[in-house]
Amino acid sequence: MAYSEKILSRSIDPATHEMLARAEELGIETAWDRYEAMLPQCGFGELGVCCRNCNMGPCRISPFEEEGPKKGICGATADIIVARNLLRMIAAGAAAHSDHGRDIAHTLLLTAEGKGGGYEIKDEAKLKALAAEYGIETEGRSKEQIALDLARAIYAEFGKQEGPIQFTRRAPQKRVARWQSLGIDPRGIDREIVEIMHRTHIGVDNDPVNLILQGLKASIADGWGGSMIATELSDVLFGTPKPIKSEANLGVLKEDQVNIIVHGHEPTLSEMIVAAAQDPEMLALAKKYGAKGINVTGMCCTGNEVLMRHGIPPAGNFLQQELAITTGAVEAMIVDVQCIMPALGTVAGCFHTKLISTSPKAKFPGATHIEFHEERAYEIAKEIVRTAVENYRFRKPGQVRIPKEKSECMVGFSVEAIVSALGGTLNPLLEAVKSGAIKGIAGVVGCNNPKIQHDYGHINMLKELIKQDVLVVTTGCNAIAAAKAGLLLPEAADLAGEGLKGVCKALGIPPVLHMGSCVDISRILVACSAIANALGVDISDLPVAGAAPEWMSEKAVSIGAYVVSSGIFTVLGTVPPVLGGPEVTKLLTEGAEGVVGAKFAVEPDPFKAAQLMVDHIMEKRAALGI
Ligand code: BF8
Ligand code: SF4
Repeated sequence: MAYSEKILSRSIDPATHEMLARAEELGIETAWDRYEAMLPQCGFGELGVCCRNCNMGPCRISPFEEEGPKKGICGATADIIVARNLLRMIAAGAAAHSDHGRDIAHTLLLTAEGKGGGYEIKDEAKLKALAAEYGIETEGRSKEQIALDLARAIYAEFGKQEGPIQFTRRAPQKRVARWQSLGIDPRGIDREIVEIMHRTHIGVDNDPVNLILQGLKASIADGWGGSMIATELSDVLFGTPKPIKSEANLGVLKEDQVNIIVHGHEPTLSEMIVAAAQDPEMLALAKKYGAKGINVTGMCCTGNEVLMRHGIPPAGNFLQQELAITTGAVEAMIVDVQCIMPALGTVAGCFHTKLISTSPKAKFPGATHIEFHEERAYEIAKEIVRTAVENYRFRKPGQVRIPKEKSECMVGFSVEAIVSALGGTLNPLLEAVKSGAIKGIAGVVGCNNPKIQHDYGHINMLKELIKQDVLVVTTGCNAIAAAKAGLLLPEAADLAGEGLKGVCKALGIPPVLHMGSCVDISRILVACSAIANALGVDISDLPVAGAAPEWMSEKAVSIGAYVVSSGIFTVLGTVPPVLGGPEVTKLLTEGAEGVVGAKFAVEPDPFKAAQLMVDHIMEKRAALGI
């Protein structure tokens, strides 16, 4: 089918084109329509120079040389305002990831106490390894006893007054020493976030450099704290991911089955939904209503969580959430927290779809709220699945339009799985990097954003990197884009340069490795640490680079900050709201190099961005003498 210029310009994904056309036909508004209606976006906001941190304001700094105010009413300069605003983004992002980590710690605690409504400890080896890191006795103790001590110790990381956060000690010694000398080795996770809110209150910290350092500190508490806790404890509870095959894109929805989409971030609920959907009672109920089965699919990061542990196929990434409902084939979209558009209730209202919110922290217009409590997890999951199944009879077959597109993928490359694919040690990877077969490693992650053609930034950057023999690790919505484009298959190695292709073929791995959800960027940090330690260098010495070609969320700002703080050069595909502060911009894109050994670059063109990453990798190789 031929689509309009407008539709083609919005995405590179054919399934998305089809549903955008369908949405247009039905008069359903999407994020792209709302984005276009928003143009031109506020110039002060884009530059980061508006402030409403007190009620003398709002204030905005004029970007024009001659005219307009150059200071807020309190006297804050553009740089002060930009730095404060950026810090508050980091605080929100770090809070989102870390609160997710806290919820998983809570689930582990309940499970250890025998109060978890259906959870069990699936990875005992990891539990013991983590216990050892925390100095918790494991000899002759039950896994529940160990888990109880571990959950309590990890719970305490959030409210600690003095550091260190234990997992930060996984970083190479040189890195930790650098953080310490800069005063950015984080204390308790909550404490660093609270301190951002304090410092950015009117009349507190008004030194842009001092502010940014606190932003980095809180971001480290996210990456090496809250996010890493989320990852590690999810592995303990739900199992450490291993390579598994699945399929991705809207074509995974099924015409003759009850379709449930789990959307959001935390695996606690989605794991239980997956289990409840296999319950014979639920399957019998589905049959009763004339459905052939119950098809659970994923969206965004909770989609990644159940994809890598159960092979549950993702229906799409961030910008496809409204389109999934537009298929008319979704009985229930079940949401918890983060990246869930408040617009979903309106779209669901055009169909029989039930939007079911579950977290006491996140309610949505037009949603049915069935509150999730870990103590009764399985029971509630069954109630939610039952609601979806009972909704099947209200589906209007004439309204159903499911795109055919779906691609196969191989996912689940945790660090443990990568090491095992390499035969038990990282050495083959190190040898391939040293020999130049693999030039380096890139972490490509992050969201979608209607400012960039959907998936265009992701896919072109990935293709360009692998073509130039850079092995890619991916998480989040980039990972789903990669899955849809077929890049998570060993056969995709045919698109790679000769060196990388050879390595992938020999090991039977894809050139783009799926490492999980966004909190699983912590896995990338662990991998970088292991490689740096094996070479006896700091992370900032490695031929590695990071990128978020289509980022939009505040979580992505925190991620960018901790990745750079960890010593990894990072390219952003959309412009962060900092350009109104020349001193802050210079610090992030130049000065940071001398402080943390890495900096940011902004490059919307994915080909040019990939080249910046390759150039950086080649410089690091030269410095290492390889
Ligand atoms: O945490 S990549 S749009 S889903 S924020 Fe959100 Fe961005 Fe997707 Fe996952 Ni991450
Ligand atoms: Fe204006 Fe300063 Fe108040 Fe911000 S803190 S709104 S710049 S007076």
